[in-house]
Amino acid sequence: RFLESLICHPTFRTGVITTRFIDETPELFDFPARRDRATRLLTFLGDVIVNGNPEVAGRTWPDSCPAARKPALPDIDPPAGSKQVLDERGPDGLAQWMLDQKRLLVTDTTMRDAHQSLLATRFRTHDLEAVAPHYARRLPEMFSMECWGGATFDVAYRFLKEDPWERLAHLRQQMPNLLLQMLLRGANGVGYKNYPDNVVRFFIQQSANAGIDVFRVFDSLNWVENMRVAMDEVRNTGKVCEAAICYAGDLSDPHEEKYDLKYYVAMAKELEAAGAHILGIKDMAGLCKPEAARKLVATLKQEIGIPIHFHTHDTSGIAAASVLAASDAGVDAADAAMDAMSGLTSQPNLGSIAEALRYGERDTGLESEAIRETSTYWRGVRKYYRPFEPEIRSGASEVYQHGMPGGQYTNLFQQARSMGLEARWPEIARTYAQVNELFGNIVKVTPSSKVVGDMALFMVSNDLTPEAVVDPNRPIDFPESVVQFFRGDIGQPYGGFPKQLQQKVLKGEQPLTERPGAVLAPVDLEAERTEAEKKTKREIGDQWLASYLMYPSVFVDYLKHRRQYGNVSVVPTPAFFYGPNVNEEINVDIEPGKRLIVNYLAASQPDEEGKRTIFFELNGQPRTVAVQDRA
Ligand code: BTN
Ligand code: 3PY
Ligand code: ZN
Repeated sequence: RFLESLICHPTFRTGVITTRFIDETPELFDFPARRDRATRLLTFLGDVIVNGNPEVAGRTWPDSCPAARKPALPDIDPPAGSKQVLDERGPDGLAQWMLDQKRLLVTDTTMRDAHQSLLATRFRTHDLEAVAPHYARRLPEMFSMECWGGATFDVAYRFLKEDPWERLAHLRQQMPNLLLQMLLRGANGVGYKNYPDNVVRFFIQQSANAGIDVFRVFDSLNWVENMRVAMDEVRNTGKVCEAAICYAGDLSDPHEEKYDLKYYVAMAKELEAAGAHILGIKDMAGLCKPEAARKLVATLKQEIGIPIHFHTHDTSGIAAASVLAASDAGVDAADAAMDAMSGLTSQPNLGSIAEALRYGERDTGLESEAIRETSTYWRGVRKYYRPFEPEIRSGASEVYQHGMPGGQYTNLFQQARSMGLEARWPEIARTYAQVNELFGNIVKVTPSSKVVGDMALFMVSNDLTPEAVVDPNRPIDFPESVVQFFRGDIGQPYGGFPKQLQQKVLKGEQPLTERPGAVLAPVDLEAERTEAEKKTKREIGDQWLASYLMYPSVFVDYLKHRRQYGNVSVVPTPAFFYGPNVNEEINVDIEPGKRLIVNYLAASQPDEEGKRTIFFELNGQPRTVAVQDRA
């Protein structure tokens, strides 16, 4: 074991060590008992059996978890799809191909935004990759699969203890004919703050190499200056740059003075000039009413030459009408979620939109039966995630009042509940709208939406009125995210900051007026790599370096978990959250062709040290693991 520890040590691997290396490297001796993969996974299962998975503690569990039924899988190779168009014609060729299509092109968001918005982003790789071969073979007309980025990156490491890069590699392999799409928060990468330019570029390079084809790039304040670095780098990789305008305000209101048609046209032209291959309309809160969608798309189709891709949320309950209106007005592509994962704060219903357009000019070409069977699979999978189901049961027109993004709505509700403020939810929603006004009526989407949410919770829990917040004689310790926002750390809002409130929040500190990336020093990538290797005692490749740069401590914690329990992403979801049932065989495929058949037999009482012995059968052989009972 010592030898193994030695030869795996990153410094040793560089080949430049002195004879003092062993004496000066004490961590060579604190190697954990290195156990084989099966033992580590059994220890993980044992821990879930004894102590429970903390992610589902105290929440509502499913009554049972019958295996989700997969669609029929025809014995064919995946037919050529949108991915081949990109590979053969390049991003400009793909854009032209989009313009040439009569049909409405459809993006399926089930693997990213739908579960982000409905189930706190908790879908695991195991459930996503199981259905990917079916998409490739039975739904080859799909324009793209949104399956990465946004909150999925952080949540995969932090809560699911799995590696988003491995998720992407599997999906890439299983769907070789479909464009894979990610959501990138511009200079915020897949995080919540602006990163140095070279970090943003490095992250994009790794994502492109790992298989992302379409990058939907946005800025949380619609500040084009803050999108250019990301857009340029996407173009450098040869992939598709979809630059998105975040929709705010109400275009159908004749009194809308800020986010009016002029505003959208000007921003669209700026993005086109900045090199966008596709223009995204990102209606993250589902505020774009049907007639607004019609007017916006019709106008933009006149004003710009690149294809337009419409994204909305069904929080109000009428988003499908907006998609159909956009389709009527000639939008090139639209997002939807598979039926069982659609509606409410998620995207509108993919199957119903396809049926509504069937036989018409804009027939999507997607096959009904394939959609239904795929949705049946998702319905089955969704049951595993019962603890993460939202409280809301119906569409809510109140979204037009507060304008909360779909992904934030359920999240903020949970946050409010954990602070004991559940009963005051209507007040929180109202306060959210007031904060927006106080802040100068800003675009609200991650991370600017988080700033507004933090402030709303702060005001409600401290019984602060908007008048008190602006009162110069009333000292307030503003939440950290609010201070950062007013300091310009996530960029400049359209129309500027409200000056008086900014002065009060900053207490004399000078705000940035430039792009944060212009003043953040570039990161020394190799120094960071060395640091990460020291902290994790692992070799850190470029993908993991990109993860470490986004989320140093979350990533280090993940590798700690992985060292102890192995790669738990291969554990089926019911066993992962709730532990295996006694005498129920579960299959764990640790790599292609290598299957562990695990049967949980019994658990002992704790011994004097509080350890329990868990009895398993592993591929027919008895195995035990000892687990500390932390109760
Ligand atoms: C293991 O940890 O069990 C084996 C090493 C795996 C390396 C992975 S592959 C995806 C990711 N990207 C990296 O740069 N390293 C990891
Ligand atoms: C994200 O940034 O995660 C979003 O989904 C924004 O809408
Ligand atoms: Zn969205």
